[in-house]
Amino acid sequence: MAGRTLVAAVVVVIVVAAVVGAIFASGMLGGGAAPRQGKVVRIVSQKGSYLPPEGWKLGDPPTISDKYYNPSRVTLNVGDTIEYVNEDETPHTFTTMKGKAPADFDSGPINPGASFRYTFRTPGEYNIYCTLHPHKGAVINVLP
Ligand SMILES: [Cu+2]
Repeated sequence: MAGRTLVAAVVVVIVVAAVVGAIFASGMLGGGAAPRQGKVVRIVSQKGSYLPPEGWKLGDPPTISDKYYNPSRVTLNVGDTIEYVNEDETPHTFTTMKGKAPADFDSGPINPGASFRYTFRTPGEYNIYCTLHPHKGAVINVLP
């Protein structure tokens, strides 16, 4: 009998621990340490965006235009995410310009139909381009 009571007591302790753990994990008790859940903003490269604007030559700065990244000017808050979607017919990248962003990232080549996500943790102005087609530019402003 005593053995059974002990088993029942252990089961009760395990169940209570699991429920309390689940409540903490879900943030119901308002654990302030969890990072802010930001919004997701989509930027698309449309068909033909691999074609540079007339007169543009290698070494020129990227052209900030919705023709290349749509939208090409976005304002976010820290914790927000960009989802870059390649709807063009050739791979593109979504890459910070060295020295022109408060933090650097590089998607690497994103194939047609594929996407890339980046969550911003550092405020500031991010100048974006495509390493494969450097006529393509975008500017993302991240507010604190
Ligand atoms: Cu490209």
